[in-house]
Amino acid sequence: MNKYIEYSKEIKDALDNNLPIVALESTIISHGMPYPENVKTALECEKIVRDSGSIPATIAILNGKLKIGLSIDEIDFLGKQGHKIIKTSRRDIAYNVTNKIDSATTVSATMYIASLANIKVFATGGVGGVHRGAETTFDISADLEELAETPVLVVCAGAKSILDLGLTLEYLETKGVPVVGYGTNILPAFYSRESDFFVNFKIDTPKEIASVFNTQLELNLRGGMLVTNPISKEYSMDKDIINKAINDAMIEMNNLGIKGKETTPYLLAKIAELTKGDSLKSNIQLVYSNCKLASKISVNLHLIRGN
Ligand code: PSU
Ligand code: MN
Repeated sequence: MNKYIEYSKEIKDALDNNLPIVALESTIISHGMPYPENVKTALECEKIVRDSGSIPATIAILNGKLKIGLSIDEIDFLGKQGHKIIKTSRRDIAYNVTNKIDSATTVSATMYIASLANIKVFATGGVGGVHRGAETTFDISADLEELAETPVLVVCAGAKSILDLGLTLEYLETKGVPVVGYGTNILPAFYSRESDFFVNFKIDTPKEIASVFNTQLELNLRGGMLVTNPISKEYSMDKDIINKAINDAMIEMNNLGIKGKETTPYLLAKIAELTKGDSLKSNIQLVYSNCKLASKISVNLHLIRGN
């Protein structure tokens, strides 16, 4: 066993008994939502994963260990500390472990840590992507590179237009990452169901998604798969309202000179403020829906592979 990894008892038992597992990230807790909604959401995500047949493995770096499976107290700590916890992508992992810096893991770091434990399915809200203006800023999320390298299927609700969706899709194509739409041909836009872009493959059931991912693994194609799951109609936001909030938040961000890894957390908080909390409500619901889908995919992948 990797000396840097510490499993919770539940995850150790799940691994020993060969049960389906779904990884969950912790940046969404410390940086993606305010306290106490973040903690409530993280715990509900775990419940939804369980109710749909898999075991949830929330991942973070605590006390110099890659922790797979967190206690309620650890989730509460990450939520309460919020931005005091370092947002950690792949590049930060070794430094933070060596120096025992408690860290919230982004999609990239969580994927990598999940893969060390042979966990193949991961649910989140949104992945990072190519930011608008990346032609000059070079701000391209490490999440995309991780999807290119690491064999983990990531369920998200598409990407919000704080990113350049067209460039994000081009980047994923170059890197050989399939983008699947769950029951849709259209790339979902996070808070709303539709963007102006298409996914690569529309697949209608968790079983069929699991089957294609299994083939990808067996073909040794390297890299992950991005499964995009549109927010339910009930919780989706009006396109014009959300796009105005996103644009206003981006103007404010540029005025303040916020850059790099601070951009996504700043924009999420600002958009929630501008929409008087509506975007946060949608964000929470779309994460729940992704947890449910990921759990079903994990169950099916497990049935196909036997591990
Ligand atoms: N999108 C969201 N909520 C989030 C994130 C993205 O709607 O909390 C987080 C994820 O952890 C993702 C990270 O991996 O932001 C991407 O950050 P960056 O754009 O700096 O790579
Ligand atoms: Mn970035």
